[in-house]
Amino acid sequence: MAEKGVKVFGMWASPMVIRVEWALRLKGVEYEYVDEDLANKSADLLRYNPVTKKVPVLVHGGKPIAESTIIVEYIDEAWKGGHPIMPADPYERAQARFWARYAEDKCNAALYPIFTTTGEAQREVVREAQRCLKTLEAALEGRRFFGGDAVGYLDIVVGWLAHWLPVIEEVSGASVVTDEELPLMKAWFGRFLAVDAVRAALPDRDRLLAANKARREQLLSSA
Ligand SMILES: N[C@@H](CCC(=O)N[C@@H](CS)C(=O)NCC(=O)O)C(=O)O
Repeated sequence: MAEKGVKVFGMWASPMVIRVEWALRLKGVEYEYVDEDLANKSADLLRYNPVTKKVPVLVHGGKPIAESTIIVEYIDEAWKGGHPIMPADPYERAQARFWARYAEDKCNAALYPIFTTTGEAQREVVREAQRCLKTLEAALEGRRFFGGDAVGYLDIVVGWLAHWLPVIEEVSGASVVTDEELPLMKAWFGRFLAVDAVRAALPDRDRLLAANKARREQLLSSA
């Protein structure tokens, strides 16, 4: 049974929505999940997030919160017990937020064109994405997880890479996170995906693969 009044509006293939599900699962909070058709958004979604009209939206006790990273921080504050998500130390918290911003602003922008390019253009995009991820990888130095010994805020924010990136690599024929180029990141992929709360929320790989294949074909044919 979902805890009274905890609802997530999402879309099954979204790498942003899963952050919210991971945070709730790590806290042991049960929730009701509503899958949206983003081409035909529900009246509830538009009412709860009239500004950006995007998922995820968390509704807690009737009150909506939007933006995945803000929702993850909210969950940590609203359910203080259980698995801690944000680092306890203010400096560590600032560092986690810094790297999360870097990953969102720089790495996601560097990764996206892999999907829409081929040949030499794609190889250059891959090199740039690897440079970006290499910089991010430094935050893993000497740690099992970005959060230290356990999954934390930054793991949740960049965790989508572990499940989505291999799918994007397969669909686009590119190789980004390899043992040679990004060994710490590659090893972390395995450790992160082995965490029960993480694994339990993952979308089916074959379904994700089919959806991404169709999307790439559509993007390449309209380029
Ligand atoms: N910065 C937002 C991004 C959310 C986002 O881009 N959501 C996508 C799905 S992954 C969406 O709702 N797209 C529908 C639209 O743009 O209308 C977050 O982290 O929550």
